Amino acid sequence: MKPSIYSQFLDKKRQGKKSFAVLIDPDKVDSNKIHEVVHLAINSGVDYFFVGGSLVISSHLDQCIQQIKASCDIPVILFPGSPSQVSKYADALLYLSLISGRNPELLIGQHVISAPFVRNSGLEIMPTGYMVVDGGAPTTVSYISNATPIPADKNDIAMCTAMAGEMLGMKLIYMDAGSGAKRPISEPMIEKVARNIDIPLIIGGGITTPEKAYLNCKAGGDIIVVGNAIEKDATLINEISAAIHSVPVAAI
Ligand code: 1GP
Repeated sequence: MKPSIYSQFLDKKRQGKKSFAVLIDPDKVDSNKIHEVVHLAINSGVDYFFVGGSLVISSHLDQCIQQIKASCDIPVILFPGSPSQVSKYADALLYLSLISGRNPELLIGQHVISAPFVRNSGLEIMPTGYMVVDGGAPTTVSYISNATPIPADKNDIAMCTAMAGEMLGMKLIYMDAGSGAKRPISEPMIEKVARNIDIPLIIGGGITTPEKAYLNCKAGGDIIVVGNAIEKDATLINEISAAIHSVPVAAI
């Protein structure tokens, strides 16, 4: 039996290996773009695809995932903006609770409504403490979630939020400056959070260069997510993947 994706996350973390997740927003890609991205991802050693978006207006979520699955073995993990973004064709689901906000709907309300549906999907469910950090501009996620992001310089708030998430039983922490953020999350904030939790740490939002991806890993990020920059220039996949996988393995 294949090990669960979460156990892969844990193994890699134990070994100090960093991972690269390419984010695909079904609203923003057509079949040709998916083909191009998948081809580059296979050749660059991309570890995961995250699929989802804050809105997902289009109805081709299933189709998008089926196309990826038909062309490669890279695991597809749903990163849903709403409970309707569940597809049985994916491998796993980031079961997000917006722990940086105070909107009960996104902490627990929508989960209650969609629980039977999510359970019946057969997907591997990964409870994820989702933390939105101010990225310098209102992003779709902050508007839709109607929740104030953590201020970019409040490293202690980020640390305490992540610690609380872990103690509440979250299996992952995802720190996100929001898609297309002007300012990605700072390394000191990532470092502060990483030093105080034991579960894998996902970082995303506004990462556009291999250098930034590398520094985020050095600061303690375990999985780096890039979406927008790749939508604009898919060839970045190769350089960013090389940077992330060149981080010296520091087993813990
Ligand atoms: C957004 O973390 C993701 O939720 C990725 O952000 O699209 O800016 O890379 P970008």
